[in-house]
Amino acid sequence: MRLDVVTIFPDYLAPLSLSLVGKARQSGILDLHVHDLRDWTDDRHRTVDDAPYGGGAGMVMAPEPWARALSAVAEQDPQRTPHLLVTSPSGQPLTQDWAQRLAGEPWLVIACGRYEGIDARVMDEAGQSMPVDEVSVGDVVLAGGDAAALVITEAVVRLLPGVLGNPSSLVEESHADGLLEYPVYTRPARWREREVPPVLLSGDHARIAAWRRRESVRRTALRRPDLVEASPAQAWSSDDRDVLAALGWVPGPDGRFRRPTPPVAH
Ligand code: JFT
Repeated sequence: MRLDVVTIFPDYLAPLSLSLVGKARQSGILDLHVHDLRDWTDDRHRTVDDAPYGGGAGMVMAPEPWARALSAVAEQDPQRTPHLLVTSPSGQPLTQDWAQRLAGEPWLVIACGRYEGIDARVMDEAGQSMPVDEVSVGDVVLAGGDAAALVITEAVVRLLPGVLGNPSSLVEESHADGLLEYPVYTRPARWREREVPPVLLSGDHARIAAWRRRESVRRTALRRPDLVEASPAQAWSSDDRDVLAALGWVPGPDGRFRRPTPPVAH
């Protein structure tokens, strides 16, 4: 996969040389290019921002440097068209499904804005020559799009074939089946008076798998009831149903689990 990132803080993307993403680059699985938006300015101060039309606080990223940058990057390989991802607090939330689809694309460009955002005409115009999506990394307020680009990159790159040694960890993990992870432990078996759950030392792989599944279901019900409510009826085994029932969950008419609403006190 080719990935281009355009930002006014190229140094912010330095971690993309480390760890899993850095290794994917070194092995040739990922061809990553980070660009400084200011290379496409033409004034002495390399200005990228201006006051918002209509007034209000803060500054807006001017369209011309962005249009030049995106054209220049797209022209680096005239045989192909990149998919442009514009990080935005108003974008579609990144999900594991979306990351999976992005991992199947040959060329992504991530535009990282700052300030109050990028002049909206940039996305309109880019959409005439390439697929464009605005993406948010969730309902939390960031200072700009650079941290979001790091998140998107790591989520996508770890899914590229050959990046993870053991692809079974791809299906086993959080959100792949709509459940949270079970808790994990390593040595020592007793640490500061705290014991590892004895079943994990038993060597009985069937009992261990059943215990882990119960812990996943329990954790999900306690921490992410929205995930339990979203799971279809067929997702739950008879053991899962026992765990949910013990926590007060009941199957609705469609087989999905709901927590009964407590009766109003008089
Ligand atoms: C944030 C972003 C957020 C968030 C791009 C650009 C400026 C800062 C900002 C925050 C709130 C309102 C501007 C960005 C993101 C998220 C992406 C920008 N900001 N106005 N991505 N994912 N959850 N917040 Cl450009």
